[in-house]
Formats: sequence, C-alpha cells, structure tokens
Amino acid sequence: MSATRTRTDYDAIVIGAGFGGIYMLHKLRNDLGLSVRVFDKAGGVGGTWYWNRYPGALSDTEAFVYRYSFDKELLQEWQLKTRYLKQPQILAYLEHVVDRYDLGRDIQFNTAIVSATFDEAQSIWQVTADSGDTYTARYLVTALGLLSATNIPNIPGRETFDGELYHTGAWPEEHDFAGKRVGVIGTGSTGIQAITALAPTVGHLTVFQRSPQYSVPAGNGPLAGEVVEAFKANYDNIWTGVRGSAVAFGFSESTVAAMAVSEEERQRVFQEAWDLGGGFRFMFGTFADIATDPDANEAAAAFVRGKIAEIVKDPETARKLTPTDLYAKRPVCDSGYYQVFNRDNVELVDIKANPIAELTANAVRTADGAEHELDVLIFATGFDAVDGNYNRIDIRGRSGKTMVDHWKDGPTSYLGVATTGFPNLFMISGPNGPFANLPPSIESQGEWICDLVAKAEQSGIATIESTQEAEQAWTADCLSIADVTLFPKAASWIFGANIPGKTNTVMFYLGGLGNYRNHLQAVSDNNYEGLELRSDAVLAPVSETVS
Ligand code: FAD
Ligand code: NA7
Repeated sequence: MSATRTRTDYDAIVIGAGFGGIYMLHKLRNDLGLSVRVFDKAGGVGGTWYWNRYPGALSDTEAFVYRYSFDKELLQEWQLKTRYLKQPQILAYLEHVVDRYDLGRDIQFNTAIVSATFDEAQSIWQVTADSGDTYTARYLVTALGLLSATNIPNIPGRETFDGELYHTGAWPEEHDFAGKRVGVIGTGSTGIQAITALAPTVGHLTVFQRSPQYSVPAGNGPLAGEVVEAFKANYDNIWTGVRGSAVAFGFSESTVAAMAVSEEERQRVFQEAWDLGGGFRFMFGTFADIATDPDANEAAAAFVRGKIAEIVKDPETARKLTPTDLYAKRPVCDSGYYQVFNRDNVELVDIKANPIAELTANAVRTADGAEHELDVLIFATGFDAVDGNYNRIDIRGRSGKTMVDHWKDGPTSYLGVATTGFPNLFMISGPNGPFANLPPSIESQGEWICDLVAKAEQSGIATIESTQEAEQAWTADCLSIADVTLFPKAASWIFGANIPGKTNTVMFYLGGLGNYRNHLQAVSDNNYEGLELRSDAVLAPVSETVS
C-alpha cells in the first residue's frame, strides 16, 4: 500500500504523555513499528502525576494494581513499600517506564495542541501546536486525560485577590505555607487529601465546604515483605481478577446484598472494611448493592455518619461535616480527614448555607459579610471531566464538523474509543469508557486500538470510523446501566454536574471493566462491527520518519 501513499510526518500522533499516552507510544512504536510523536503541554511525562503535586496527593488505587501489567519483569523488579503511592512515587514510576522503553526521544513537551483537522481528501490528520507548527499523521490518538482540565470557579473578584492562588491540578514546583493563613475551597477526593496534609503545616486553615463527604480511612502504611512477595508470586492471577472485575481495584467485589444479612452482620462488615481501609473497597467490597439499592446505600451512609459523630469533637462542626444525601459520588478515602477538624488551627465554613460572595484583596467574603482573611487560596474544585480537554482543542472531522458541535448534547462515543465523523481518531478514556481503576482500563483500550491499527496496516484500510447507530446504541447502553445505579442522583463530575452549564449526561460505562472488555472482544471477533473500515478512501502514505 505504501507505494500509493504520500508522506505524513508521522504514522501516528498521540496527544498526552500520562499513563495513556505513554502506553500508546510504546504499543504503536515498539510493537507495531510505526513512527509516533507524542505531544504534551506539560514540561515532562506523567499527566495527572506531573500536574497534581499538591501536599497529600496520593493514588487511592492500591499500589500493586496502580501500574501497567504488560511488563512482567518490571512487576517483579519494582520495590513496593507502601499500600498506596504518593504523587512523587507514581511520577518516578512513569519516568522509569519512559526510560526503560526509550520513549522520551519521541515525546515533545511544552507543546499544547490547539487544533486537529481531518483532511478527507487524503485521510490524514493535521494537528497544530500553540507555536503554530503543524504535523500530519494517519492516526490521531487523544490521551488527553479524563480528570485533567482544571475547573476554577468564576468567583467574583477573583482577579483582585492579592495572595497566592493555586489549583491543585496545576500545582507550583515550589511553595512555602509555613505560618500562613491558607484557605481551601473544595472537599472532594483532592480537597480531603490536601486539607489533611496541609493542616499540621500551615498557620491557619480555612476549609470552604459546599458538600460534605462520605469518606473512609485509606489505611495507608508500609507493606510487609511477605505481602509484596505474595503480590509478585501471584501477579498473573491478580491481573486476571482485575481485568474480569467491575471496578478493577484488586479486591474481591461483594456478591452479597446488604439487606440479606442481619443488622449485626452489616455493622461487622462495615467495621471490617473501615478498619482495612479504601473507598472503593468500602463501597464495592462490603456489599454488592451499596451503589444500586437505596436501603443498602443508606446503611453504608449511616455507618459513616456515625463515625463522623464519634471522631469530630465539636457537635456543630460534626453537623456541618455530616452528609445527609446519597452515598453515590466517586467513593473517597482519607488519612485522618475528619480528625483534622479537631485541630485549633482549622476552621470549617459551610458555603452551601453561607455562599462565597466574592474575593477581596486579602480575603474570601461570605454572604453573611464575614471576611476570611487569607495569604493563600487553594482551589480543590476538581475538573471539567472527560470531555473538558476535547472542548479546549479545535477538533474537526468529516465535512469540517467540530467535536464541540458533535457533542453539543453531551459527549458520546462508541466503546469510549471512537466517535462518528472523526475517522482514525482513537480516544483513551474518552466519554463512556469504563468507570474503573484506570491503568488496566487504559491498557484494555490501548491493546484493542493497537490490534485494530495493526489490522488496518496489514489490510490497507485507510479509515476506521464508528457508525452513528453503534455510537447511539453504546450511549443508550451506558445510560440504561447508569440508571440502574444511584450515581445519577448525586451531582458529581461523573455526569458533568460539577460544571455550571455543562450538559448533565452519562460519561462512563458503569457496567464494569470485565463486561467492557467482553464488549471489546465481541466487537473485534465480529469483524469490528459498529466500525466502518474503508480501504476505498485516498490512502495517505506511510511516514518515512520511522524512529
Ligand atoms: P492524564 O494523566 O491526565 O494525561 C493527559 C495529558 O494530556 C496531560 O499531561 C495533559 O497535559 C495532556 N494534554 C491535554 N490536552 C492537551 C493538549 N491540548 N495539548 C497537549 N497536551 C495535552 N485513577 C485511578 O484509577 N486511581 C486513582 O487512585 C486515581 N487517583 C487520582 C488522583 C488525582 C489527584 C487525580 C487528578 C486523578 C486520579 N486518577 C486516579 C485518575 C488519573 O487521571 C488516571 O489514573 C490516569 O493517571 C490518567 O492517565 P491519562 O494518561 O489518561 O491522562
Ligand atoms: P471533585 O470530586 O469534583 O470535588 C471538587 C470539590 O470542589 C467538591 O467539594 C465541590 O463541591 C467543590 N466545588 C466545585 N466547584 C465549586 C464552587 N464553584 N464553589 C465551591 N465549591 C466548589 O474534584 P476532586 O479533584 O476532588 O476529585 C476529582 C477526581 O480526581 C477524584 O475522584 C479522583 O479520581 C481524582 P460539590 O461537591 O460540587 O458541592
């Protein structure tokens, strides 16, 4: 086929150098022998773990499965010392993988991609960087990150604030908060981690809480040598279990309904999970229906409320910290979060009851007129999740149609990896991909995409594109699965509810990684049904810049 093709700069362009982009570069370049260029606006690899350097930043997937599974030797070599990994450790791991596979020479940093246009005449993608430079490729892989586009609320007076102002997802290299008056807005997973780590290190900490959280202990700590050895001896089984499970967190998910056991047994199971630690484990390892049955959900929620009452000494603070709604956001865990509010230097402001009115030069002023004076204000206000980074790039597919227009009623996809009208564009963790531990989910998608590209290369297929029917059917499936759960009833980023004006819609396949992988397998076994593989389009030539 190559004789009939005209040259592109690369066979494939990958945007993003986190877990997803690194894996795609390895697969496409090292396994398929394609020429690949990765672009990232960051100054280094790591994605999430490059940007989120705030104090306390930690993966709450346990370390033994928060990693790639493909390199069996590395699984044996890597020193696991603690149950969870802190941000610097995850960054060091990803940097090591990049070095180990000599990937760095094909990654270009400090380069934001601002547009990507599909040239229908030649069946190639042209991407443009913020420098104005353009690059062409036959395949475009978007590994833009599902929790990456920061959400900074447009609070009146933001620009007048004279102190230090940070978002946790764009954390500065250096900071010194010793003795300072620090404020944190947001009590999601990130806020909880940051607040817990900051409290003992700052002068005064003011926590601005809109929604109280159900949080359970993470249970972090050193791993005994025998535990690590057992992981290493059993990795094949571990990964088989992870890939076949729902949330893919490396623990056995419960099959027992919460209301099928006695009250005493329920409390025992909750207490055991509380003592063991882990947010996903508490929601999915205790009983099978915490996320689906209102009574089961309330039982779990009531257990956590009871713990808050036990831990927090001041009754009024405890009341403010106690959620009363469903336990149906991404489950979170902590390293002593509720305990922090027993400290003399920590103050809780309930901004649901008493909203932030404005920022002044040196304070957050709340609706009651109180001025909370600060030297530092930290936004732990989350992300424009899933499609956020897509909307920040001018992506144009067939007939010049923009992705923004295609997704105007909410982002959709076929299997989380492809979307109609955007041929040869493959998404890692695109809309309606699995809601699960991300590394095995990313590997599942990456392997599947790589197999598909290999098939295209071997068979002279010029374009791969999902059909509208397949995309609609996948979206409908995702919606109906979500409706079986309680998650749509809680306002969170999982449905886009955290961003004012964003369409509230399903953005994940909540059917579990195991079922998702079965779908991928069935589609490829069925000659990639739902995708149109066309060889009749004009063939773009194989790139000559093979690395
Ligand atoms: P990312 O790591 O987000 O990488 C995307 C990259 O794309 C970024 O480096 C970004 O700079 C780049 N990019 C985006 N747009 C452009 C552009 N236009 N031009 C150039 N570059 C661009 N997941 C779990 O499974 N378990 C956890 O415990 C867990 N903890 C988390 C904790 C935090 C604080 C956060 C924020 C996320 C956490 N996640 C967790 C989710 C985490 O994002 C994923 O696990 C994983 O790191 C995602 O990898 P990725 O490569 O898909 O995306
Ligand atoms: P989340 O889970 O979206 O949490 C953001 C927090 O910020 C949450 O408490 C929000 O309150 C709060 N928030 C958001 N916007 C505002 C405004 N405008 N005013 C006040 N408070 C606000 O983000 P995280 O970074 O904690 O976690 C995201 C994922 O990343 C997490 O699950 C991990 O996987 C890593 P709300 O609840 O909306 O009332």
